[in-house]
Amino acid sequence: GGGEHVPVLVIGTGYGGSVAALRLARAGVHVHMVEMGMSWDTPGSDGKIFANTTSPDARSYWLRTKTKQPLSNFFGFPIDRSIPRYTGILDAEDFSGITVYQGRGVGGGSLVNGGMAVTPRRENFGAVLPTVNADEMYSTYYPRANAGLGVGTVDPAWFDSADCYQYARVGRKQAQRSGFPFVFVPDVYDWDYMEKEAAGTVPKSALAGEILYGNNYGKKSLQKTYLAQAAATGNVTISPLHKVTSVSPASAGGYTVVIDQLRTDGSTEATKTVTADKVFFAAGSVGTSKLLTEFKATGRLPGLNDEIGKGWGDNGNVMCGRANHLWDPTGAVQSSIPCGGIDNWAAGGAFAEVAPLPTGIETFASFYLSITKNPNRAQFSWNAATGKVDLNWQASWKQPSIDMAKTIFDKINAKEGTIYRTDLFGVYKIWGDHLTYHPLGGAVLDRATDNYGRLHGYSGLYVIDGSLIPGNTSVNPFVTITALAERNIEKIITADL
Ligand code: FAE
Repeated sequence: GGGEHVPVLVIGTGYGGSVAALRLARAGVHVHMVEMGMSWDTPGSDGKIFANTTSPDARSYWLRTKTKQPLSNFFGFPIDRSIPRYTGILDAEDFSGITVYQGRGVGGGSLVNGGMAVTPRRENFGAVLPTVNADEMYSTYYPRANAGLGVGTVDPAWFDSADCYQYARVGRKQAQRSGFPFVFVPDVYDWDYMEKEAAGTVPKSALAGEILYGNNYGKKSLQKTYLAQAAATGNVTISPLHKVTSVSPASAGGYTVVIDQLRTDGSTEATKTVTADKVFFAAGSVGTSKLLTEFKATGRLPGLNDEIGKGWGDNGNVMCGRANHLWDPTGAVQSSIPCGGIDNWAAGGAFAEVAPLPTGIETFASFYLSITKNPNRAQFSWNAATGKVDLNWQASWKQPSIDMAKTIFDKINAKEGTIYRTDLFGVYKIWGDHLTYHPLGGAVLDRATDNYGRLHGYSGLYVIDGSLIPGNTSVNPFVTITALAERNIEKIITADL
């Protein structure tokens, strides 16, 4: 097609994009959202929208012919399997030194993530977003984000008795025996629904091991929260399976946006051009950084500044498992939704989620995802030879994260007389240090943009996603991404419309 004009175009339907769409739509603006992934509203041949973690299929991965599970091995054996190439839900995007996991579809990362909805401790906020007024964030925007996302915490009494949290109780006991604070971690999962799953009165999702490839019930993804409210305004249009490939100034003002409509095998069915007065980049840290880096280097947006592509971090993600004694079983049925963590941030630079291993069998394993204060930052750059954007993260840059995670787990192992599992990430490999679930940065607030996400060099272009945050949030990131988006869009609606 050609030449459609829209007042606001939002690239991506994750947290940042959904906040922008809802608030702009409520202000009376018509918003067109463009999403490269699928809409995830139609059941497959098994009657379910999303595939189960234990039986990945075409729906599970974004354009891969083999699964790339974060835990690649079990008892040392590789567990990845062949699948049909399809525009599935989880993208394991490979750069030279790191694999970055991301959600693909309407709802972005909210489709695939664990729903852990953590507000950073106030004393850590200055290091997370140094140019943002913390008083405003903690009085207004974090509460607004938590309410909009539907955040809640497990009932501690139920936690103490539920079979599906045996693994988390073992995690708590061992943390406390080594002198570490164990904290409950809030989540957007519907906790009442999970109690009904345990009681056997509703179809199971968290208790059926659903995670990574979508949750069929119980999890309040953005489709059920921000995007549902945005749709209710009647002012929001979403185009799934549409991928933005170009943004450049239009001769008559505004921006020309080129969009590829994708088939489910990833090929291009049609190329469309739209003109937009304002464009919000909400394609996620990697998506937005890739677009802006390419557009700056190839002359489509040459006036972007030299901060584009910089300040990218992995939120210090590193995983590990521990082998418990036979008197510390962690449970055959484990809720896929984590609900607790070990906070050693101040002393050791690590906050460790006590994570499930929902295999359906007793493994006597404890599994953890640590978020650490890793200081390393990478940069995106345009590679003219390949026509792709590279990221210069080095595999060895995970070592500080391992050292910080060891401040927790070496101590627990010593106290318990236990050892690390060496069979989960390869043969004799202790650390899952090859990936991140939490990409952050690449178009950092107050550097690539002004202090509210307005891109330097171009009026009417905004960044409103995780790429604004310079590499680390000290906890899981989506509440901070949402709260920052709430702050920025309020200013933009007041000042720029
Ligand atoms: P994001 O949610 O990634 O949305 C970006 C959207 O833009 C995606 O839907 C893309 O498909 C789309 N897009 C990209 N490029 C284009 C393009 N060119 N054209 C059109 N559309 C495009 O961005 N965080 C937590 O706080 N708690 C957790 O428990 C947690 N668990 C996680 C588990 C997994 C397996 C993963 C992958 C992530 C997890 N995260 C978690 C991270 C969290 O999901 C992530 O920080 C946010 O989703 C990022 O939000 P953004 O709005 O930046």
